[in-house]
Amino acid sequence: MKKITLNLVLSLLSLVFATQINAVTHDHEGQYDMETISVDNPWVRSAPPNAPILGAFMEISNHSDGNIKLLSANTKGYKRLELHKTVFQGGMMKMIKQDFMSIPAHGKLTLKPGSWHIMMIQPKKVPREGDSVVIKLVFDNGLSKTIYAKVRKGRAMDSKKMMHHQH
Ligand SMILES: [Cu+2]
Repeated sequence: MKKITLNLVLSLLSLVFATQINAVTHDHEGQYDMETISVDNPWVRSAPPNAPILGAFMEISNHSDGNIKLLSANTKGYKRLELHKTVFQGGMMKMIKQDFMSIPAHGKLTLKPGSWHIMMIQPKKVPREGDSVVIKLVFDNGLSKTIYAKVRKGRAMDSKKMMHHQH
């Protein structure tokens, strides 16, 4: 009888212990993730229902002591996502596919129209204004981050800037 009770106590203790370790690990991962990379103001520029591509924009901050690379972005419902940079080349605006985006140590990379962006190619269904697009960002330090980008109109300033460059 005594032995059974002891065993029970021991297994309960180990259960509590295991749960605590688990909780600590989770907490630590969460904190580590928040301290290393943060993403602000993620958004997707609204587009007509037949648009073949959509642009996603955001600010990615690196709070760590080392440089970090964004390697890829993934989401469901698109043929693929690519990392792009718009450059002014030979009198034209061109989008150039990039292998990665660098976020310097204690620095920030701003993805915005006419510059760095995530290109979402061939949507099965173009999201509407106000919708949220779930995008998973994968970094070279083993971290990944899931963000929710709101679909909204580009600012008039962005379109003007684009027009200015195009003409
Ligand atoms: Cu692009």
